[in-house]
Amino acid sequence: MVTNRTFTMLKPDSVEQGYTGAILEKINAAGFRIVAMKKTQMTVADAEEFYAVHNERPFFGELVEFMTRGPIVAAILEKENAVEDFRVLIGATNPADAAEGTIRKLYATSMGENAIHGSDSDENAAIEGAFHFSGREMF
Ligand code: FUP
Repeated sequence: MVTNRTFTMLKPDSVEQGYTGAILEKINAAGFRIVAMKKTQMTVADAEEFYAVHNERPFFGELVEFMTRGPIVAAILEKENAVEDFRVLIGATNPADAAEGTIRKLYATSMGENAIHGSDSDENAAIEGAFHFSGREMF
């Protein structure tokens, strides 16, 4: 079986509302193995770097403010077809458009506060995982 990896963050809205356990259970039930995981809090500099691709967008300031306002849970996940399958599990960026049963449909409140991140490519999964974890933490 070919397995690959994706990267996720349970965002501050999820952690502060106590959804961490329920969301991790859904991730587990969908067949992902947790390769690395930690609860942490991003600094403004961290969030600006992580979301640099969006730095010209009008929502960038709010995004950085939101992502730094409290703890997140960051994790590297492994599964066959990890990136694509995880994007299906979390649902559309805007929870109003997210399919029934997806994590964002269940736990997100708005486009800005959308509960969870999932990498959009294998390349970004590797970059984002390395942003939060060192080599010896990923096993
Ligand atoms: P996604 O890949 O689904 O996480 O979405 P994007 O990479 O397009 O956006 C990253 C984050 O920016 C989203 F999770 C929320 C925020 N965002 C907004 O607040 N407004 C927008 O119009 C688009 C994205």
